[in-house]
Amino acid sequence: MKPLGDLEGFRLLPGRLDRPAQEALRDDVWARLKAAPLYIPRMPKSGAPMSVRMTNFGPLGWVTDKDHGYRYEPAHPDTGRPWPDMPAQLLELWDALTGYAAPPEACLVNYYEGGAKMGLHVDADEAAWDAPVLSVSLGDTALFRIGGVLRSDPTRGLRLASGDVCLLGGPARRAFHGIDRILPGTSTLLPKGGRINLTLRRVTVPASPGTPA
Ligand code: MD3
Ligand code: FE
Repeated sequence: MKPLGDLEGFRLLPGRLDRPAQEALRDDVWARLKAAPLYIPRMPKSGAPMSVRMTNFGPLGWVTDKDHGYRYEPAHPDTGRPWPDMPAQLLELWDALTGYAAPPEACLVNYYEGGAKMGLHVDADEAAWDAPVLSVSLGDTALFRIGGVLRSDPTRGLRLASGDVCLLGGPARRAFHGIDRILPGTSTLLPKGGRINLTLRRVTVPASPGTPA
């Protein structure tokens, strides 16, 4: 697709994962939810619940709660145990598509059911600003919205369907974005419907080669 206005660095790869690959990834995610259950994240200060349920895979996970706000943590807030490892397919996808010299540290799992949505926001909790974000959509189609680096910039909507992969690098990495809603009944991948989004992020700045430990 053409670049989104000034949004250089946004790449949508429609259908990058075929149905068997989506099924394999779905099963890998499912298996890990036993050890790292989906939980309801809470907004900083107000403690208001988000409508999306979340968990994470990998060494670091993005979490939020009333008292401590947005941050990355090495363990699940409810179980206190380390996050499960990342599905191998996701690490392979990161290597194949990003060209980034270090592996991702966080795989945030967002689970949308019913009227779940995500307001316009910028992903700003990562020190590794130069690293792209890679997102994989599974299940029902989402109405995704992306704007520019200012909240007041014009936005445009597009659909993210099951198997679509999104790469956000360069200026797009700092763009406002969100999920307006999910279109029910648009996929048969998840038995009870809904949508899973997996986002891979580098959080810490990798050590430069040659830097003494
Ligand atoms: C554009 N997730 O977890 S994924 C998030 O579908 C998040 O669950 C949405 O926004 C979801 O923070 C959108 C696509 C995406 C991910 C990261 C981005 C778009 C992005 C970072 C910068 C700009
Ligand atoms: Fe985001």
